[in-house]
Amino acid sequence: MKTQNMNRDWIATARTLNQALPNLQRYTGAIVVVKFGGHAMGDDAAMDEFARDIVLMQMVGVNPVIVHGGGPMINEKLDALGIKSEFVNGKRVTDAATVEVVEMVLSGLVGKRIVQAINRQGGKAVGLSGKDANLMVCKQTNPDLGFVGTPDKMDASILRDLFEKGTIPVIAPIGAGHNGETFNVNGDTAAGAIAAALKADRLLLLTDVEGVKNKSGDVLTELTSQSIRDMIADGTIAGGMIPKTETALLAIDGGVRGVVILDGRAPNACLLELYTSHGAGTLIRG
Ligand code: X2W
Repeated sequence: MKTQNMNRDWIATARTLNQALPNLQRYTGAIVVVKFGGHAMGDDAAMDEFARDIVLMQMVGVNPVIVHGGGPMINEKLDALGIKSEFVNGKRVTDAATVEVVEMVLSGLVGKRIVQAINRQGGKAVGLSGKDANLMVCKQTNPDLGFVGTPDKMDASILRDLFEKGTIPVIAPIGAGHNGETFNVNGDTAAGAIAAALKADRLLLLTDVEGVKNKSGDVLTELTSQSIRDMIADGTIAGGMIPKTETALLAIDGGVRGVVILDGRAPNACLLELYTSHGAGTLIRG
């Protein structure tokens, strides 16, 4: 006969679930786009934990969309092939040989690793890139950068079809050109454009910093678009945080309700943000 041994952890788990109800209800039916940057991806255990968070979100009624990066993985493959890469304002100068490697690494290796991790946790994920179903058609950003694209024409209807079937889209930031070219798109830029095309409720930019900091180095929990513009102008926001906050501004101008910049290496970062009153990182709203 089994005896009842009420361990404190179980009581705490049940209580956590009970208290999460109002927050779980808040996001029922919501579209949440998660940008999963290469620097935020950890080892297989961390990947499994991320996948579990995503599957849980979907089980409680969220429509999650993953847009991934993979900059460090592209660097590794280019190095192994003896192809040098150069960055201008955070964008990789992408010649014809480089764009082939970028597409292979993002659509092939990184995307499928995430798809497989989600499916192993009981979800149903499919890998796509901006080329599939004309999701993200791009124009050239600047001839000096080669095959780097800026999203020009979005068609998110394939994503809505997938939501209806309970499928989780995992999207590589590769764009189709109007003339059959393949474009390499910055992962944050792609995530912002996809979130705007879906008028998403939340865009979570998972990165390797805790959020937007003030001059004294404290993470700010909530900011308006205007305060972001002021902080870029006075130099408080600098370096790699500039493209992230600019993506956030574009997404909000495009109809996204809120953008959160948060540390994807923190355990259960997505759940902490959506389902606790504490939240995580910096929330930016219009
Ligand atoms: C990026 C695409 C991958 C990316 C690149 O080639 O590295 C451009 O720079 P993370 O991990 O999010 O940085 N594209 C144009 O954005 O990856």
